[in-house]
This record gives sequence, structure tokens and C-alpha cells, in this order.
Amino acid sequence: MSKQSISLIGVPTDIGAGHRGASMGPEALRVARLGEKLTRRGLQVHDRGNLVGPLNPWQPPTDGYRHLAEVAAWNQAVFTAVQTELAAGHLPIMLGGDHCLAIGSIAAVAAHCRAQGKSLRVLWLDAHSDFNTALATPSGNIHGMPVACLCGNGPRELVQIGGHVPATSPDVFRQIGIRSVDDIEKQLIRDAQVQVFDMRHIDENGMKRTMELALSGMDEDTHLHVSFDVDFLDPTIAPGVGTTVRGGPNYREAQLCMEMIADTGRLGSLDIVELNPAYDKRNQTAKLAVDLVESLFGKSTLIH
Ligand code: 4U7
Ligand code: MN
Ligand code: MN
Ligand code: MN
Repeated sequence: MSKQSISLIGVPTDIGAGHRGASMGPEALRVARLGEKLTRRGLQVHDRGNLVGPLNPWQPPTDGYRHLAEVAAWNQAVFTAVQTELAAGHLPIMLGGDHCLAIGSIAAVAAHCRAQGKSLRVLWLDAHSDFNTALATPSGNIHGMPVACLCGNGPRELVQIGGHVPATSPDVFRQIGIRSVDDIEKQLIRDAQVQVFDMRHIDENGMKRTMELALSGMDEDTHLHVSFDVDFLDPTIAPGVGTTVRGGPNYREAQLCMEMIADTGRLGSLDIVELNPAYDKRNQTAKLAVDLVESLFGKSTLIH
């Protein structure tokens, strides 16, 4: 078999976030040697450089959304880039950037699955559900809305990215590590029946059982997309994010999560988002993210 080909796509934006600095995430991941580590794993890695988009105007929300036009412009660029890589048979890795970029990346992955007759599974590793709408959001920040937008619940400018409305549906998502959901957002999650494996689920059942459940029902025609919001991790090990929530997975739990995803052999695309070097110390969170992504691509300590 020929080498699996990976494309790194930098998305240097904090346009959807409530704190500045996630725009420095792509470079922090490069400095932590993401590309070299994956090359060492036997993968063929192409760094496509950074996408370009509007600067952050740092304005308050209007009609429940902050920077809607700018978020749409960035996501249009992400959609096109991911579509191009998937069509060429490459596995795209988004170097974020805030989590609003998942609208464009997952819309492109969903379109690819439709064209190829594949089914889609999205693992949403996050402290948050990101299922807010203009009415539900306490902040107006669009990085708290990508899952809702992808399910057709959002502004026309974002729901239409990729041309297929809705881009995908709640049943493709499995959310893991959740521990901060806003009040109205909770009701929306319940109504949409999104499958959420929250921290209590992990506490009670362990990461192993949780991942078995989240990964069940996939087959050889499943494209697995992982949307890895670095605030998924416990902030004691991953302080370099804008929106920390205590009580996340520890180092071993996070490793097991990644290893079990690798074991499926189905990983087809990845977002690494919300890394914010302005809050980090000596790039430790970027280094940890790279370490976990190595496990996601099959690095293991198993001897037998
Ligand atoms: B992230 C929040 F209110 N729910 O909507 C909101 F708690 O991509 C946070 O998961 C969203 O980091 C966090 O502003 C978005 C808040
Ligand atoms: Mn989050
Ligand atoms: Mn998120
Ligand atoms: Mn965040």
C-alpha cells in the first residue's frame, strides 16, 4: 500500500472566539513539530501553509452573532481547501484556529461522503457542545455554534456553506468530554437527540467503554472525522485555550481515546482547534496536542 498522504491546512483565525489568540494556533503546532512527527510515523505530509481571510474586527455581536460575515468568509475558504484535499485522496488536518472552522471542514467532509456513498461519523471531542443559536447563545461567539449550523440551525450565511442544506444531521455526531452546556443549548441538544458522552458518563463508565459506544456501528464505508477542541483536555495539562473548564480527561484518558480511534483505521479527516498560545506556557499545550495526534495516527506503546 502506498503511504497515506496528509495535508496540513493552517486556519489562523480567532474570528469566532471570545478571546484573541487562537489565530496563533497553526504556528504553535508547527513549532511543536506536528509535520515532522507524522512524517516519522511513515506518513507523507504536505504543509499547505495558511489560508487567508479577514482580520478580526473585534466587534460586539449584532443580532446574536459576532463577526458573521467574517466567519462566513473564513469557512468558505476552509470548505474549498478541504474539498480539494479530499478529492485528491489526501487526509486533511486543520490547524486551527477557533472552532467555527468546523462548519467549513465538516460541510466539505459531508459533501465528500455523499459523493462517495460513504457514511459519516463525527467525533466531537470538546468541553462544550457547540450547539448554540442566536437565541440560545450567552456570548454571540460563533465557535459555540458550529454543530447547530451543520445541522441546519443557524444563519443562512453559515448553514449554506457547501451548498447542501443541512450539511449534515445530528445522528452523525458523538460528543465526548462535555461538561459545559448552556441552559437553552441543553434543550436544543435533547430535542435533536445528539449523542453526548459527558464527563459524568466517562466517570461512571470509563473512557474505554465510552469510546466503544461512540465508535460502535461503523463499518468499512465509514469516514471518521475527528473535531478535536483542545479544551476537551483537563486544563491542568492543557492551559493553552481561551475557554478552560475544569474536570476534563486526564493524560491517560486522552491517550486511550486517541488510541482507540486509531485502532478503527477509519480516520479520514481532523480538526485541531482552539489552541491559544496567548494562554499557553512554553508551548506545552501545543506539544501535548501533537503527542495526542501522534497516538491518533497509530503511535502506541504496545509491545504485543
Ligand atoms: B468552543 C459558550 F457560553 N457555550 O456559546 C458560548 F460557555 O469551540 C462557550 O467549544 C462556547 O470552545 C465554547 O459562548 C466554544 C459559553
Ligand atoms: Mn470547547
Ligand atoms: Mn468547541
Ligand atoms: Mn474554546
